[in-house]
Amino acid sequence: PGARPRVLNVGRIAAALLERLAQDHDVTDLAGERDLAARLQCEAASFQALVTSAPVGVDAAMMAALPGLQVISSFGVGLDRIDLAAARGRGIQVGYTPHVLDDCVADTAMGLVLDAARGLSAADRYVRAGRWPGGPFPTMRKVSGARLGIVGMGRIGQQIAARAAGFRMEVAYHARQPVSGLALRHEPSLHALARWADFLVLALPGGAATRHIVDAAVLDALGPQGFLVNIARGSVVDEQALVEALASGRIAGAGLDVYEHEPQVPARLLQLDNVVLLPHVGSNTRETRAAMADLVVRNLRAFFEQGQVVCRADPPAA
Ligand code: 8YV
Repeated sequence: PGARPRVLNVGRIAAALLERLAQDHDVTDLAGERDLAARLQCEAASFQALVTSAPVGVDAAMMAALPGLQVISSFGVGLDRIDLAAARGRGIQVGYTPHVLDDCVADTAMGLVLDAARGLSAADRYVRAGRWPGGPFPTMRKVSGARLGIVGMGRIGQQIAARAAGFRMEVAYHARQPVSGLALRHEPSLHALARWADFLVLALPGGAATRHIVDAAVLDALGPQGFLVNIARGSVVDEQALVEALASGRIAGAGLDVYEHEPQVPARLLQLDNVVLLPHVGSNTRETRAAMADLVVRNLRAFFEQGQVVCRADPPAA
């Protein structure tokens, strides 16, 4: 048998996954290291594979610093931090973990809808702070039967719509193109969807093409009775505008799993009771994380055995 492939990890992934990778590969863990070229020096050319996680960037410079690189295996579905065009230009295949996290991310979206509207986290704080004997918790917004606008109608958006049916919600969506064969109303204008919706849930990819598509004008269209939920990427929302809208009551509330500068959360949000703040945990269950880890391993194994990762990410068509 030939030498075991050399794998460099730069992602934030569990120790158990690194151990599994080490069964078939020669693994070097440099998670958190900024200057790979300086750290690796003449060793850099010996790595055939790079493992990363969705929030950790792999740009053209990193690929150039690893001239022997043939494959990237990313722990996550989001590809906004990986330069797919540069990878294609260098003949590097990119594997990622779609499908297996759809349930949990959609579950998290519904959790944030319920929490933002009914104030579940705020009510918990209320009880813990001993405020109940002083008077009842404020009366909140009903979810069942309300209007849900979904932005982005990929695998995760469709799972959110399926869950919303159980809440007898009216669902419409905005996406660049209507999804064929889907019996849901497509709304070509994001503003119009925001005006119509009681809840606007973001489930679209991040990256340059969608940066700040939810801006002050969209938030004003959502209005003082409307709620925003983001389980996608912080980059799709103008976070400053969102903070202003929440603080001034120009929208009713929000539920956020993602932020523009993770793990930093704007200090003003911590003071507000009309926003639910999660630390990017959409896919974070034992079941889903195990399935994602399996796919990271299978993508690498399939590449080295058959020359093809199982789930391949390609650059978007120009
Ligand atoms: C992360 C995610 O992968 O899949 C994605 O795109 O953002 C998450 O599932 C996870 O947080 C690990 O960093």
